[in-house]
Amino acid sequence: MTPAERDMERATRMLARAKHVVVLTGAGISAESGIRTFRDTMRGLWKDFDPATLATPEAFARDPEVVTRWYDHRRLGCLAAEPNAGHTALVAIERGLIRRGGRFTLLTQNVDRLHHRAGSANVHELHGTIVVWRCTATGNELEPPPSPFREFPPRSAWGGLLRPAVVWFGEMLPIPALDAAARALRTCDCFMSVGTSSAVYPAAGFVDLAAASGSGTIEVNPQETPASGRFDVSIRARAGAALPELAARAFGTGT
Ligand code: BV8
Repeated sequence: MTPAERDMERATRMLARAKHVVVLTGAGISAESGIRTFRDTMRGLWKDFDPATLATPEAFARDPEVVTRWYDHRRLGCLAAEPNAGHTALVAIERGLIRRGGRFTLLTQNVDRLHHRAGSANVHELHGTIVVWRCTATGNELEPPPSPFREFPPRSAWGGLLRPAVVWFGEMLPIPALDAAARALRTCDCFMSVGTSSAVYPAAGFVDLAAASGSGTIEVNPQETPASGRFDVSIRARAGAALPELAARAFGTGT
């Protein structure tokens, strides 16, 4: 048996025996839907910009036009994308667990809403969503149509600037999502991190919280990450390949 085969076997056993599975996803699970990952080198129009500096309240205050153009460009890309086999495999795992009386919690760092569109039911958006925008004057939120804003920065009917309803660096995560994550990480017996560089907190620390609760931990990523050594099993594969195989092996379900 190759080391990769052994890892798949171990991960399958952990999933097959689990009563409560928590999955954390990052931009990597949407890469096969054609959405560039967050730290991927920026191309074209945005090649001279650093995502980590654009995704901040300071950048929005300094240059709301550039920031809202970047987010609207990404928003339209997310709306045009479709969920891939990795997203649908997580739906199969969720439904397989519930069928046998288990529990499933999906914590995503992604802002593209592809998990919802794939059919995942118990999803918590740790970093908000790009498909909803918020009026900075009133806090009112709206879901703009799938066409580019006509002006940048866009303004709401209430007169304020519109910003994406995402969590920027330096901003607090939504309390309901944080609470759901804390509760799930205390009671899960299998934690799987998929498609994240494990570079952003507090999500990057979730593997440690899960392990502290006695949970088994699995990482799925084609690259090694700074957190790989903190997982019981690290599967070096694309989400679109590994997750359907894990769903089939552990729950006998197609994607
Ligand atoms: C907060 C906005 C209180 C929306 C994002 C503790 C220690 C150190 C620092 C901190 C800390 N606590 C807080 C901080 C500060 C900061 C932070 O973590 N900084 C980092 C840089 C050190 N955290 C915060 O500010 C958070 N707020 O904690 O509030 C506070 C505040 C200040 C100070 C203290 C406390 C807010 C974090 C949210 C920031 N907003 N996005 C947007 O524009 O998208 S985060 C951004 O990075 C993305 O949203 C993304 O969700 C997130 C993580 O990135 P990844 O998803 O991992 O994507 P990445 O490109 O990095 O990696 C993709 C991976 O996929 C790669 O590994 C690749 O190999 C893999 N991959 C590729 N293809 C595939 C694949 N995997 C599988 N299959 C494939 N096919």
